[in-house]
Amino acid sequence: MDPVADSIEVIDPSTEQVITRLPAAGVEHADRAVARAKAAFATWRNVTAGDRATILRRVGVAVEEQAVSLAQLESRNVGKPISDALGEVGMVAATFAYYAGSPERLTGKTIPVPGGVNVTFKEPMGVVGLITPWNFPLAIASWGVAPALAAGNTVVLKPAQLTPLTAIELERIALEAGLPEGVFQVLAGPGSLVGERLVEHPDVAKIGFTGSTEVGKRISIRASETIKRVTLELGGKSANIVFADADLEQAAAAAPGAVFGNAGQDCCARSRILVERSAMDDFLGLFSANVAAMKVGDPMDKATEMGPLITAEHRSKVASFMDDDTTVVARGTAPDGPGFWFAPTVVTPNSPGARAVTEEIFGPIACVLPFDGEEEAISIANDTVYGLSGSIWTENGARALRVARALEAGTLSVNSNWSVRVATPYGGFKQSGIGRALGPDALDYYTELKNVYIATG
Ligand code: TAP
Repeated sequence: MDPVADSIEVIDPSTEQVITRLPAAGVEHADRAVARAKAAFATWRNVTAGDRATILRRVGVAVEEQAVSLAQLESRNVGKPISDALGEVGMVAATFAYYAGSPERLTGKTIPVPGGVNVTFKEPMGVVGLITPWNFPLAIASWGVAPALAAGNTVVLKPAQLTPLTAIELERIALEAGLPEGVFQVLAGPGSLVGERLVEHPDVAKIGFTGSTEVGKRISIRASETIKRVTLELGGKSANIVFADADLEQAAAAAPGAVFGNAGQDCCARSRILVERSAMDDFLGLFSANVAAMKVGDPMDKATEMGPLITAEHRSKVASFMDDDTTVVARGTAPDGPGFWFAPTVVTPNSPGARAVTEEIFGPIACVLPFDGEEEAISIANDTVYGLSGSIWTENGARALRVARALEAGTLSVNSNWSVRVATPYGGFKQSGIGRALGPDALDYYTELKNVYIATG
């Protein structure tokens, strides 16, 4: 057996040092995990709602108690600033606490009909396969694991090979919190083996996938062979729309976080900044100064605002967007190697078809574009295959709502760069996905609706 092919080398992207090596799971491991999950479903679905709630609550408390070590691990493995990692781990604890409140509230409806009454139930689906990306490993895992378990399903989670460490910790925490064996398993292995097997496996009832639109399309096709339920949280090319009547200082202060957060490796990154032409010079001056002042460096330093990119290959891909079709108008700083560093960069396009305008960059490059009036802003913002996120900056409340309604995106914010919260639905229009994570609606994507007619004579 080739030891390299059968192991995963986990790297710290800020130092390029190996953190650890793990055995890589393959197709047989996936089959065994699904069989265990199927057996566990027979009992887990009958655990009382109250007991399921208690265990989920305990998982949330344990995550909170171990927040510092989990955040340090996440920060080291992804290269994200420790302050961001702590915030994300806090959200993970809150996600388990939120869905701990749902097993006892998963009620159906009573619908009187001629001759009787209909009763609806939200039934668990069975074995859920979750496939997650490397950018927010623990947070995104929790968005699937917590509602899926709350609804009575069992889960096999395949984290990204690049960043599997915190998901493995979550499995340990869940077992220690009293989750029965087999109810939640983590399998670190390649997407081409473990991921594909979960998608095609006849005993997996549902796939919750978060990742690229390209892989999402493939999963959609493969899952259709067994009519599997699929939720897809995919890529984005979101717009940050700044009207001339906005508080420009506030908009320019928030813009770096909106596009350079997680080094731009964020599906929600507002990577197209649309600025009303009359405010362009003022906004660009303020924004450029803020970009230049960004602290890029050691992820473990509490003052750090941006860390490295995830791999050298990814850095090359990001750098390829700085081509002849773009002009650099502002640039921050970044350390020299080792580490996969890339300075936060602001560009303007030299042509409307520039790749920096049309494609998801997934790195710290912001593309600034002018617009004239509301209609053009909406038209540019919607001119993309994606529809995940976006922001609107204006002091005119009616305009804010008008534009928000016209944008083809699932998760928007007004006068803020943040719209992802545990209690509210999150997901995309168009090629940004199918279904919603978080909030009360996520449970609908982990349950089957059953209707029972009772004749009353
Ligand atoms: P992908 O390359 O799509 O990988 C995501 C996951 O899918 C990984 O675990 C990967 O496994 C697995 N995978 C790869 N090929 C597969 C296949 N054929 N069948 C089944 N699973 C397979 O994405 P990424 O590079 O990790 O993440 C970046 C992308 O995710 C961006 O486009 C970003 O916008 C998107 N994203 C979206 C969201 C939401 S919520 N909309 C959130 C975060 C990220 P391995 O890589 O381990 O082999």
